[in-house]
Amino acid sequence: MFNKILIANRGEIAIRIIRACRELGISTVAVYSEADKTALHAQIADEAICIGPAPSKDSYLNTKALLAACEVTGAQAIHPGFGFLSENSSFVRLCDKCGIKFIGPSADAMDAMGDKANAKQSMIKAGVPVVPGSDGIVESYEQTEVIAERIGYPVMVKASAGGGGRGIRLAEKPSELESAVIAAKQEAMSCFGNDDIYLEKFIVNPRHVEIQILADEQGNTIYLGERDCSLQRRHQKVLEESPSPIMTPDLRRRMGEAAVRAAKACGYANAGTAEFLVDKDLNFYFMEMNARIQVEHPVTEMVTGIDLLKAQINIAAGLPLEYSQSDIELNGHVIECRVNAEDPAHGFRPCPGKIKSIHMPGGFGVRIDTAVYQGYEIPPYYDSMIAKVLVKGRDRKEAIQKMKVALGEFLIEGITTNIDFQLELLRDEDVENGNVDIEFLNRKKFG
Ligand code: MV4
Repeated sequence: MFNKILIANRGEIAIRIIRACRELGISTVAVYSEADKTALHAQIADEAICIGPAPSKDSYLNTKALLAACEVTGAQAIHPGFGFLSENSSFVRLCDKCGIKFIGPSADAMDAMGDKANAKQSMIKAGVPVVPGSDGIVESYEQTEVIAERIGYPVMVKASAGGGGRGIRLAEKPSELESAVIAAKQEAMSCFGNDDIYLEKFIVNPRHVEIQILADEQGNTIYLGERDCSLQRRHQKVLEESPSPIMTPDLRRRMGEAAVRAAKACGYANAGTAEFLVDKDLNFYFMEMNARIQVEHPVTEMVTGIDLLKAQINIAAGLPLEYSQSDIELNGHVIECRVNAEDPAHGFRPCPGKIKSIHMPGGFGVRIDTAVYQGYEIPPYYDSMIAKVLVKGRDRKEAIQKMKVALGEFLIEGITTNIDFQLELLRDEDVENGNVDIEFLNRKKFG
């Protein structure tokens, strides 16, 4: 086991990683930017090192500074958290070269899933259901037209190097295809430096359901149920829950087994998430593998009772999984609401600033993951999520009621947050009935 781990992240996930390390008896090294001198993670870690100026590219993305910090502190491993360098295979290779263990999947596994058109072909081979579409990348515009006709409109044009919603365009009819292709290619080139595209049938009004997996370096892979993340706005998740309101034991088993096949097909080890779209008829389609611990991982921790951060560290240290598939039991209903420093009344614009006072909810079945405190000034340089509120009820109804009570108790003075927006969402009849899809927040007018 490692003696010391460096945490290449900030905010609530850095705190979460520090706590897991402490439980395992591992010392922690925090890194922080000049804007994060007063940040909680820099204060509670065993050691803290400033790695550069406020902009992420000069600090949390500064690979040389991070590896130098490992060198001077003697940290043997890096936990990347999410965002920043968490899915950067070049960084993983750099860590490998320096003899630092990256706590996550191998660079090769990341690359196998990183190229989407390629990954889709491997998924088909592995028997994982994917959305019908082109066989790999489409080479010419003439070919694009032919394939779109064959698939049938509406079609989606997707960047092969894409993910998380960038480089994606919809063409509802043939007359929209050319501009969709041009726009997708342009966005792909500027975001990823590669404008390869592929085509897919557009799935109408799907839900976003993802399967958490754990895989050890001995080849054991298990699934830990699902999270329904359909309530999202511009690819930012707002509320997540498990179980999914549409889930059945049979669908869960089939999706779970597909997620495991996906992981095995690319030699995946550590924690990962297989993202699926699920249509009205409960057909499911693999979208992508998120090669990191995710923001919403506590939802799965609370329904399974399994500590995913400790599992990640144990796996990275070469230990076999402590659980087999038959050990995984799902209990109760868990909801997570993301609390952001943003203003829903003004297009959800970020609202950084100083927290004058704060009261956080608590009680039976309530969990708060946060890195803010009274007097803390939220810097403007990073994302606006300041807390995750999670509740567990015996069933969905109890969880919703508990979340309403928890959010109602949450008081933050000094900054604007989306807490009232979240409460309004929980009072919505369609949300109450679990009757939502990925376009729900775009359609509905709140506030
Ligand atoms: C789709 C789709 C409908 N049909 N593909 C967007 C991000 C990327 N992960 C996949 N995305 C989508 N791909 C087909 N063939 C709809 C989306 C989509 C979406 C997916 C998951 C969560 C939120 C979404 C929001 C808009 C579009």
